[in-house]
This record gives sequence, C-alpha cells and structure tokens, in this order.
Amino acid sequence: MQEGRVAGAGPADYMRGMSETEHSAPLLPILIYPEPVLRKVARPITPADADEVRRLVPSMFATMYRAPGIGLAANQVGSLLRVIVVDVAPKEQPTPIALINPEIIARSDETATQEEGCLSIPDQYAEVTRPARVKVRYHDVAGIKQEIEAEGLLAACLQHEIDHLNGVLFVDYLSALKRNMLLRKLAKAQKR
Ligand code: K1U
Ligand code: ZN
Repeated sequence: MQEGRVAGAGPADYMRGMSETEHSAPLLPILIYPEPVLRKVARPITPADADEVRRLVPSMFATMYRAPGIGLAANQVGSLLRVIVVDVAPKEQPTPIALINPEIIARSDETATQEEGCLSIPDQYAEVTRPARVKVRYHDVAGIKQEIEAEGLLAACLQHEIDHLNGVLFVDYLSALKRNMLLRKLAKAQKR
C-alpha cells in the first residue's frame, strides 16, 4: 500500500501515503454529530460487496488524509459497511491500513488515557481511557485474513474506529456533565 507515495511537504501534503488510485479517488463528505447514521451498527462485508469496497476504501483514505485525521470509519461517510482506515504514522513514513470486518480479539487489562478527537465531532477533544493494548483480526483489501497487535495511539485509534462501526462515539465514555458540555459547545460552533 505504500507504493506511489507522494514525497515531500507542500500543498498536496494530505496525499501522504496515497497510491495513484487514492490520489484520484473522490473525497466524501464527513457526517457530523448528531447525524443518525453515526449511531447505526454497520453490517459485515460479504464477497458481494467487493466492488463497493474497492471504490470506498481509496475514497476513505483520501478523505481521512484531507481532513486531516488518523482514522475514519465507513459510518462517518454514510456507508454502513464494516470498514475502517487508519494511519497514525508520521507524515514522512505513511503507513495506511484498511481493515475489513475488524474485530478486537484480545484486550489488555492495563488501561491508557489518550486525548481523542473525532472528525464527526469537529474541534472537540477529551481524554478517554481504554485498554492499553489490543489485538485486532481483520481482512485486508485483498481478502487475506490478518491480525495486528497495537498499543499507544494506534490502539486508541483502532478502538475508536471499531466503536464507530458499532454506533459508539468517544463522548459515550465521558461523564454526562463533560459530554453535555462538549456537545453544547459543538452545537454552538455548528450554528456559526
Ligand atoms: O474517527 C475519527 O473521527 C478520526 C479521529 C481518530 C482518532 C483521533 C484521536 C484518537 C483516537 C482516534 C481523528 O483523526 S481526529 C483528528 C486527529 O486526531 C489528528 C489530526 C491531524 C493530525 C493528527 C491527529
Ligand atoms: Zn471518530
């Protein structure tokens, strides 16, 4: 997936890590809270979805890099297929990963607290505590079964994106007081 990377910084910086297909893929509008599709559970991808997934994944990468963000779930662009894309690597070393039907198969008892944001809840951030390490099973875009063990930002990002596929948002982990404050700030900002 790293071939065809656009080197160097500049106006096309968001294209880091994008192949030629992703470079030309249409950008998708990112849906903003309280859009109802963000609360829906996405359905598993079957072989019959192959064409749709081939179209969707490059557009999701293009949209994520353009935002910019470090992850994106299909719900956020209005698709209810179980697919997420992530890239938490530095710009100079793009590491895009597309995960089809991802499932967390192991979680550490140890937890870690990380500041999280969400492209569907723009400009609002909060600390979220989750398992520090996870093992995720998924299929790659070639249909090959893969497993990834993650810690740090990648672990938080994978959990955040898989939550999206289940209609769960990072604000759900906050106290009612913090959540309401954050969502009120969002509503105010969206009116402007
Ligand atoms: O799913 C999303 O809404 C994307 C979200 C993912 C995420 C961020 C932080 C912790 C866990 C999951 C984002 O990418 S928000 C934007 C962001 O974090 C970022 C943007 C530019 C550079 C670096 C980070
Ligand atoms: Zn999010």
